[in-house]
Amino acid sequence: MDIARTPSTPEGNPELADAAPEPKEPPVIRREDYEPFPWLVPQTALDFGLGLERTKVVARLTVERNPAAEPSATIHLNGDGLEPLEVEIDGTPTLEWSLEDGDLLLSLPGEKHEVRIVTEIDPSANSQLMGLYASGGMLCTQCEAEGFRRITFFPDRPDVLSVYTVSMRGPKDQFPILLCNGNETASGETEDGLRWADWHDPWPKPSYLFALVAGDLVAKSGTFTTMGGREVELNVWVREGDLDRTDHALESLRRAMKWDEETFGREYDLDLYNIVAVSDFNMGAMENKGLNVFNTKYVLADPETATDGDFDAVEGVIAHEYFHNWSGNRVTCRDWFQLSLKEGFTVLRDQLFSQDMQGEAVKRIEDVRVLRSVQFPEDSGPLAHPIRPDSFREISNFYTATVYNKGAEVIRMMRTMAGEERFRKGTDLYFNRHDGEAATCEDFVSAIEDGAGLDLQQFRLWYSQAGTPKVSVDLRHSGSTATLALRQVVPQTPDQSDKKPMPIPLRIALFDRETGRHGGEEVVVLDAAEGEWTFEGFDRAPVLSINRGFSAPVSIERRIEEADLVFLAAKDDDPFARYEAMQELVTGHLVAAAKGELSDDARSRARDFIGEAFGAILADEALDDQMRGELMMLPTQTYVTEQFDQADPQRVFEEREALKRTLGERFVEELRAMHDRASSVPYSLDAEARGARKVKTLALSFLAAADPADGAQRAERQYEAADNMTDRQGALMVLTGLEGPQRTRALLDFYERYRDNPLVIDKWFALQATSLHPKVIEHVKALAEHPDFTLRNPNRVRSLYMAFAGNPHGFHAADGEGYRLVTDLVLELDPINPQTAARFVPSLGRWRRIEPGRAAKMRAELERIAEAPSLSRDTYEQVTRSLG
Ligand code: B3K
Ligand code: ZN
Repeated sequence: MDIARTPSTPEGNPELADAAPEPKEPPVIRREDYEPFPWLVPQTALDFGLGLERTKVVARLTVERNPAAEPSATIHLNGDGLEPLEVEIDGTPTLEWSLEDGDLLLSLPGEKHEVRIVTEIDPSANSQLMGLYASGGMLCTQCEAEGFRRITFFPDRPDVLSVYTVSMRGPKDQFPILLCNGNETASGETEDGLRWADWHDPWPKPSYLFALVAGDLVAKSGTFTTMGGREVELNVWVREGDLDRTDHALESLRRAMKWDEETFGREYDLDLYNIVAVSDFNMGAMENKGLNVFNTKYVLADPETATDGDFDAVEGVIAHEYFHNWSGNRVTCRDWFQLSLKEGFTVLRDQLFSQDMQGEAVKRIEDVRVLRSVQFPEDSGPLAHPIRPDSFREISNFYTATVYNKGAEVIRMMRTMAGEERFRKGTDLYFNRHDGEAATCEDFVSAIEDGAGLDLQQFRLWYSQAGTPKVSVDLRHSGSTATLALRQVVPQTPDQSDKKPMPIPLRIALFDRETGRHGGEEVVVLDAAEGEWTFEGFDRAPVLSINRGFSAPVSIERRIEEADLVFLAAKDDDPFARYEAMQELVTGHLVAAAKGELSDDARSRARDFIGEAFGAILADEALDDQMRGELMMLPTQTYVTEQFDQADPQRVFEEREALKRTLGERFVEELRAMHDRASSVPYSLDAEARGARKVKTLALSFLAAADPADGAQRAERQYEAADNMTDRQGALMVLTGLEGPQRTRALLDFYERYRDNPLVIDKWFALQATSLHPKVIEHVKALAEHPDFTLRNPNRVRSLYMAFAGNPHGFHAADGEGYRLVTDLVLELDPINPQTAARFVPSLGRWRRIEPGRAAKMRAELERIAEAPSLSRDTYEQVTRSLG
């Protein structure tokens, strides 16, 4: 997949005339150029002779002309880094083939043929972790999006569906377990020490859903009986030592299966569901039909080694991959531009599931926090793209927060407008209409339109326009009438300057400021550039609560009195709106303070308002601790930075820390009492105990900001008393930001305690890379030299460098050293694992939104990447887009 790229050769330069042919710029693929594939592949038979260093693949494809496509006398089979060792057509060897950019072109004269191709691959040399690769002595695959072409030549595109039959064999001591999609039809051992197995998947599928696993694994097993009475065998496959950390994954799978039957009427369709945990994996997990492959991070969990957040993430990702069985596998995507068809919808499904499992309010707040701190910056930067992109060079770069999370928000808006019941009619119609097909986003919208009875004509703009709409709000009051005036602007984004107004559904309520109540919520849909609504019966000016539940993924701009925000933070009956009021109050202050706009008086007045609201949250006995924790959290650094045209990240960081200190000082007694109270709650996974752990570490971080010496002692006590990872990690997080012997002791202890557990050692790296410690850059440099650090394992790379790239005072160090570190990483990692390397480019791509001194340094580092003599398609695309 790596494409060599050099600067263009000056024309006519005799010295360069004989140089190697100039490498091509990776081509741009456009949505509008879609053509159906001229051939159907009803059957695919694969035979694998497995070995870590040498795997032989024999592929037999039954191909026939596609009546719905322009006929062609050749078949174009994608390949990446493959040599065709043997090619046969209808049983006869042929030399009538050619290779073009790695792809195999074969002449096919008739209507129907059998094509047989032999290839050989070296899984141990596959450091990209795409296709078939070796991980810790086992073999596994990752084919989405375009990895299957690294295994054999094939029409590696999602609209070519085929029924797969697979045979495999390999040394039985290395590969006692052999797994593939569908059901095992036969297996055994040969006298010469080989284990073999035959598998058949009855459901036609695109190649990106193919999977194979071979290794020495053990399973946590269970069953699930579907609503139709089918008993399904469930297995979670791991290495032997990890077996006692699989209960939560298996239970999460059962809960997800049940929920999808009840909520979306979707039943599982095979007798077997396998999940395999792998430690070297580029992303979270993969929904291969009947054989999900997972990053160990999203399978293994027990109280000693996983935080409450980790438990939730396991449940969420297990559910997400399971839900893909319908939204993705039974109905798949026509082409990769339609990625949000399966990803946006499946994210919405997993969010709704987790809301039902964990509580709606807190889950919604968490999802919005992710959207605003990851997707909003993407939407306002050089990499902005619509949820259905129009073009790409490398599809791996489009597995983004926009396609996933904004994609989910867009479908959630349809659900809000239709109501739950009518939305369900729409999704039923979608699944029925398109079962077994490769569909488009347009198909989805039409099905919701017809099934739910909505007019989504104008709403389709949400699929084609990038950028986060800004909605400005003005509430006037006169006599007994309140008038709400709304205006929307969809900002310009790269390649899209002329934007049209989109329908924006906003849930609103108007509160009486005396009684603290409102007369009912309603949904107003702003579908033009401007709109006005009047409300009668208000003798006093009401307080407006808007975009309740975050009903639309927009940013709200309004002038509102701080006192009204304090009112909403204390009184709003929509938990999200309550959180939002608190965030708005604090964000407004931090922005003004970081701009240097505040007099001492104004600063202390703002802090008084925030203190008043914060104090009310600490004291409110009606609140549960999980929600209290959300209300106590200060807005993220990225979200605050996002409010500036050009931010000084250091100033934002300092103001945010200063506010933390002020609140810690002002509420020292209450926070100590909270920390003590929470510390006395025994460990359990119930909501109350989880809430206690959440406010415990939050209280600790405010206390440590106010009084570092006392904070360090308290943190060390929390660390030593911890009987679970949430408390231990929380304490260590606070300690890594402080100076002193407690820090050193705890870091050493943590390492020694968990040195054999890679997922926990990832936390050890990440905590140090995200720390508030002034010497964080030196720490990161030293950690990169640590014997446990390796560029070969994506989890480890992310734990050090992704954590660091999100640490404002390290990454944005004024001398540019943070930018240099990340650039050096990208250049070193790109030849090893381009997909992971390219993921680090967007942090540098934010340069236009950062103050000019740092921006110049960020840009210079991007140029340094762009000038590298050979770059992967992944990194090349991200860097060129980021430079603009
Ligand atoms: N569909 C996969 C993601 C594949 C990413 C390929 N670069 C996991 C998921 O979204 O469920
Ligand atoms: Zn997904």
